[in-house]
Amino acid sequence: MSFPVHRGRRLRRTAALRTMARETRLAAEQLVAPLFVVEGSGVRQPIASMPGHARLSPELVAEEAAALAALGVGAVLLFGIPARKDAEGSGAWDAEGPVPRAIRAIRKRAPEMVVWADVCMCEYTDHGHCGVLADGEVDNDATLPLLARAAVAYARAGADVVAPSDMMDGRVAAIRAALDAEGCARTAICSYAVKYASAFYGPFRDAAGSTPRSGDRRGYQMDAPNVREALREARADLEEGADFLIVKPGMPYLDVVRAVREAVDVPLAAYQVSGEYAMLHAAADRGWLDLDRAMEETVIGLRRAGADLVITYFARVLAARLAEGRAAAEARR
Ligand code: PB1
Repeated sequence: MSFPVHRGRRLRRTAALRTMARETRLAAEQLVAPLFVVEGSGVRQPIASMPGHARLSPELVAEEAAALAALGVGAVLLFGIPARKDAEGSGAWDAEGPVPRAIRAIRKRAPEMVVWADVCMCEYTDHGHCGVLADGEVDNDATLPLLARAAVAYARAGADVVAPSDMMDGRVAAIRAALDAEGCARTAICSYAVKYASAFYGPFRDAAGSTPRSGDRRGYQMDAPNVREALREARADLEEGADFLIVKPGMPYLDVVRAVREAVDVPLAAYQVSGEYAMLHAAADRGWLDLDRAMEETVIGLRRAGADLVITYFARVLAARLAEGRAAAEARR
C-alpha cells in the first residue's frame, strides 16, 4: 500500500486511536518489585544510588508489599542484607534471617502478594562473591548445597518462588532436589538462567555491600558478546527443573530477551537492573530526560522484546501511573 491510500498517521492521530492500535501493553501485574531487607525493626536506610529505594526491616518490607499489592503489582523479589557476613555466607540459610522474617511478615500483612526470594551468597559472604572460595576461585560444586539450604529456608518461610542469581552450574537441579526432599515441591524456581557480567549492577552492590573484595564475576556470569550461550543456559536450567526464567540485565540485552523468548515456552522475566534505574534518574536529575516517559519507554521496550514480566525498581511508580491512567480513562467515559 502506498501513499495516499496508506496513511500511517490515521491510527496515530489521537490518544484514543493510539491506545486502540497499541501492539504491546503493560499491566501492573506484569511488574515485579525488588526490595532490600535488613535485620531489626523500624529500619529505613535510603539508598543514595537508587532514589526512592531503601533498605527496610521486615515489617516495613511487609508494609511496602501491601502498598504494592494495592497497586496491583504482580510480585516482590526479596534481597537480604545480614548484619554479619562470613566466608561461607551462612546468614543466607538462617531461618531467622532478614528474608525469612520478611516473607512471614508479608504473608500476614499482604497474603495475596506473590513472594520471590533471591537465592545467592554474595549478600552474605564477607568476600562478596556469589559462592564459597577455594584457592581464590569460586568453588562451584561446594556452593551448590549452600544455595539449596538457603532456598529451603525461604520456601519453608513461605516464599512462592526462589530465584537463584548465583550463576553456579547445576544450581537449579540442586535446589529442586533439596526443595522436593524437604517437602517444598510446590515452591517454584525462577532461574536467572541468562545473567551477564555487567557494569550495570553497581548501585545494587552499593545497596547490598556485595562488591567482590577481589576479582570479579566474569568467571561465573556470562560474557556480554554471547547470545547462543544464552540459549544453552536457558535450556539447561529448564532441563534441571526451572519453572521460569530471567534475562538480566534488561536494556543492553533486548536481543537476548527476544532470542530466549523465541526459544522457550515458559514465562520469561527481564530484569531492569539497578544501574539502568540509576542512570535514568541521574539523567533526569540533570534535566536531560523526562523520567516518567523514559521509565515507561524502557519497560515497554522489555515487554516488546518478549518479556512477560519486568523486574524493575520503577514498579511502584509505574503501577501508580497505570492506575491513574485507568482512572482518567474511566472519568472520560
Ligand atoms: O539490580 C541489580 O543490579 C541486580 C544485581 C543482581 C541481583 N540479583 C546481582 C548483581 C551482582 O552480580 O552483583 C547479585 C548477584 N547475586
